[in-house]
Amino acid sequence: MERKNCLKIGMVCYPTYGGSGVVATELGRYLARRGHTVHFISYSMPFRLAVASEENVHYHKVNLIDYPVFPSPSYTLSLAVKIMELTVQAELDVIHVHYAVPHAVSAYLARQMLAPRRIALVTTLHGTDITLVGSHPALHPAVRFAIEQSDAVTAVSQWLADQTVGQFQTTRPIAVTPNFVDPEIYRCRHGECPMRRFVGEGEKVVLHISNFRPVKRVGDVVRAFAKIREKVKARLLLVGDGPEREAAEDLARELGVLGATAFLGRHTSTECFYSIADVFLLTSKNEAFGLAALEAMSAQVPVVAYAGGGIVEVVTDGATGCLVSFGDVEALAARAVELLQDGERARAMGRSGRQKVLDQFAPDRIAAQYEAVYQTAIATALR
Ligand code: GMT
Repeated sequence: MERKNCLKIGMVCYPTYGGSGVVATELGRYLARRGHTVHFISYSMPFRLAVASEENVHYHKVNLIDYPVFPSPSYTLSLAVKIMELTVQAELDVIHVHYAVPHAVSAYLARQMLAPRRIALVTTLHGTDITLVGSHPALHPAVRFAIEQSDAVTAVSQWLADQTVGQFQTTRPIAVTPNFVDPEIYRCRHGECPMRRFVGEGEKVVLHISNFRPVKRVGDVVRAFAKIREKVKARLLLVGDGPEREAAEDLARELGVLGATAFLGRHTSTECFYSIADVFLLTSKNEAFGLAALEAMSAQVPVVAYAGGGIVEVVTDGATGCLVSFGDVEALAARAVELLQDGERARAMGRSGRQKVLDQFAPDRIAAQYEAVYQTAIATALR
């Protein structure tokens, strides 16, 4: 990339396990490789980042202050101050916030404090910032305001863009910039994975990876697996952790499949698990995109999921996986059993899934879309 097109980007994200942080981190790393300078801003180091060894990548910690009269430290304010200071110090061209709450509000406040200097603000909506937490009456007006004040807004699926307009009556155009995945990392490794030790001889592997929040409905994964086990010798691998983990374990015990289920906890890299999976189950309600489904497709694993939210933009029913009506555990299990019993069909779906990733969700393609969004935002901010 020509030097004059290289930007200094402030990337605001959550550092913890979760899709929005992963997308922000990976995007920042790709943009840095394309010649941009990327400054990550968060309250701790994003878990996928290794600043020390990556060129053009910096990390800035937001300092939180605790004060006895505050109910909790004010992250929104501290973040606004950090964005403001860094914009001046690093001469940023654009601030890109991932997840509207409260990042878009902090960025707006920073911009106001910087006036008359203008800085371009880009807000990427990821999911529950719109469908759950952002639409709570206690936050809704602030989130709507911050979206409207952004110089450019993106959403990870058309479904999420439509939800945003429906729930917030926003007028700012929303560009759809899907999640992406590195096909070199998420690829079929033909079972080379130390996690193999959790799988018995001749057992098929059913995989689920999530943050175990209620929206993921991990209970439905366990229920479907109990039905799958009636027909196929299989093992359920559950990767991740979160509020519903214990309930999932109790349910597995109750349904008599605890012995066939492995709770593997959180892992920084998940590519290994896909390489030993025969089918990936996703049971979320209102999933804005479903990054894990994309990773599975990239690794040639067919996805069986509820048809809803942005999932239908990711998984092509009958081609890269199977979609069933929301809540229909019976159908979920039936489709998974068909794939587990028909290896040829499952492998064909896996190949189609990977092709879809290569055609539509490759990193360079999506990074280029974000670069175009930055240029729009800069032009708008300077107007
Ligand atoms: O909304 C969340 O659960 C948080 C967020 C995250 O940080 O994990 O996930 C959302 O963003 C991901 C990355 O864009 C999407 O792939 C997920 O579909 C989306 N989650 C939901 O919509 C539930």
